[in-house]
Amino acid sequence: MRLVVVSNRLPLTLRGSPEGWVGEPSAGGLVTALGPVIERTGGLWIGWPGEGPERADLEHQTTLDRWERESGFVAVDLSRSLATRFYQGYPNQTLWPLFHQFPSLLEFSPRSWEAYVEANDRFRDAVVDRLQPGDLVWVHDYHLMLLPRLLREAVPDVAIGFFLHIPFPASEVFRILPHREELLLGVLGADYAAFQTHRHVSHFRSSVLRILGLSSNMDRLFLEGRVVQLEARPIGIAPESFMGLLESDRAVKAALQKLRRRFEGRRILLAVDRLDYTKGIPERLRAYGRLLARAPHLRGQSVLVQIAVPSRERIPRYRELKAQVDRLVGEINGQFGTPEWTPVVYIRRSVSRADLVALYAASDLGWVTPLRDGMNLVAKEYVACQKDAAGVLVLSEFAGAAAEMGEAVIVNPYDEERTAAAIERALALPHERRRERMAALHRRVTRNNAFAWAERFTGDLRRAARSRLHAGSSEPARLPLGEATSAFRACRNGVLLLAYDGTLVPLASRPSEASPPAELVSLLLHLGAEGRHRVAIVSGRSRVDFERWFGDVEGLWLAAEHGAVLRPPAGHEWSAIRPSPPEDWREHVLPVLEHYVDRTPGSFIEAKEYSLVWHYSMSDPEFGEWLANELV
Ligand code: GDG
Repeated sequence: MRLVVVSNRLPLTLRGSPEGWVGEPSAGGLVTALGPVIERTGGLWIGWPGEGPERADLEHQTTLDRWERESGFVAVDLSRSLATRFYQGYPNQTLWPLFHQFPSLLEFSPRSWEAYVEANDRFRDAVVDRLQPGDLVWVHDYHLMLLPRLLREAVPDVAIGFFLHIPFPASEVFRILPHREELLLGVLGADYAAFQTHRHVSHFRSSVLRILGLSSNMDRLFLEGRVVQLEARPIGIAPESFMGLLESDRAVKAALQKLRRRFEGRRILLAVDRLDYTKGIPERLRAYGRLLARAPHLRGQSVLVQIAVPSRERIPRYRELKAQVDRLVGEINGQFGTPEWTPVVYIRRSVSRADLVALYAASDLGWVTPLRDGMNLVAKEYVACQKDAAGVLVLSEFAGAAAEMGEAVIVNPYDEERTAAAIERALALPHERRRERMAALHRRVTRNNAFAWAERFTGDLRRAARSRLHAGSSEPARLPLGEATSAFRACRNGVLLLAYDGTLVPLASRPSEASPPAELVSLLLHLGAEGRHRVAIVSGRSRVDFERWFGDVEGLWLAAEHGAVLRPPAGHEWSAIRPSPPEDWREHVLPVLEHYVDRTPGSFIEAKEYSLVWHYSMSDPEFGEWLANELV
């Protein structure tokens, strides 16, 4: 089976230079994790290649054609204007802040949503054009949440997986989103949707329940006669590509020596982030200021190396952050620095992989404290480069990585004072303790690597797609209308047993709201008068409701309260299956149900002759279901 990866960016970005169009490696976590997987397994990678030329350019096109032929990198054709409106719009100004729980930074415009839809359509076209039978399509991340459904509609049988790299927020936050329904339905076009942590899966399920009204089991959901499998599959890194460099790359060795010489006798605290407000850079700098204030012995004896790679610079919030970080670095260096010592070494650009690996290896402490992060690969890369060393990983409890990296020192980055105290303690840990923790982390990072991640994901996807194709769902399949009508026409002396709520009329929150429309009554009249078939309505409704709605419909059988009372067409007399049931059950049961009504806002009791019904469909769905189970 061929793997077709679809992500916003290709692993290479094509840039115009005086020498012509050149491919540069794209930045970011996804490429770091998936690049080596695709290299190993082959297949296609479909994505945006970076901003193209203003006018048609033969060399640009030739380069893209060569990429597709030689490396399987397929460029999605987005015009310059669409690419800008798309990338800087809905994904990064609406979804990114909201999914990272910064609702106040959310910006939305109908224009940006249109660009999102249009870009997802373009991605669909690019995929559909290249699909071969048996392909596994793996869609990545928040830029392409509509794509699984668009592909399902275009090619119903294709195996589609979706992975969200960023957090999925709590449903109370998610529901703020304009076009939230389309996004959920978009993702549910997949056979298999995976997230970084169990918490994100449970947030997703809860949004699907509250917003679409679809309930799910722990790991599966039924929709339109299909199963959608849900899972937590935390992403890993390719540790050898870091450890290999560390062991044998000359540039890394040279960089390591230089670092050790330059920072001799000082503890190196290292932070590596994209310059993004989710990464907690100002909070970290302030915590470092507090650390120096509370632990004078660390002055002159420690250094914070902060690498911040500029990103999304056209979005104003990112420019503001840049200015804020510049100011804070200046403040700390100004307050604590001496002619011999600069407390914060700030590098606001990307460093080479060799320099990065050397820094990871040389540092005494990896300071990874995002305010919110899907996973955070830097935490894992730091651990990979500390193979036989005794650095400490300080990790935010709000990074997905915290769910897997329990041996790290876990902190709340918003609590700057305690973070400073935790760092002070971490630096004071005896060598043996640091070594034990790091060794445990290292084993896990090497085992749960990017290859294992991709293998598990594609294995799960294959199974999920197979179960859709062969087993179907546990829901009964939808009756094809054509088959039903021709069977009905061919039938001479049939019995039609019709359910009522949800069949003859749509489900309503209150039973009293679901009265039959006039067309329905006249249709039933017609069927009854025709006399060709026996027609019955079988339902949990009371005979009072039925009598009111269908009392005059001739030739119709009515079975109310699930058959407890029955009215044949002739003579219009109701008869009960148990003519005189004991009545005392009611006085025992009613107070119990009333107790549940008191506890569950939005619920109510419907009293019928043979039953009492506690309705909770208008209450909070999760709470309602929880209490329903308790009641049972
Ligand atoms: C998203 C999610 C999730 C950084 N600076 C340099 C450099 N980097 C590399 C790191 C790392 C990558 O960039 C950053 O990955 P993160 O995981 O930390 O963050 P995002 O880019 O926000 O990624 C995230 C990830 O997707 C994967 O699912 O973990 O939660 O937000 O690989 O090494 N690389 C080089 N020089 C630098 O200066 N060479």
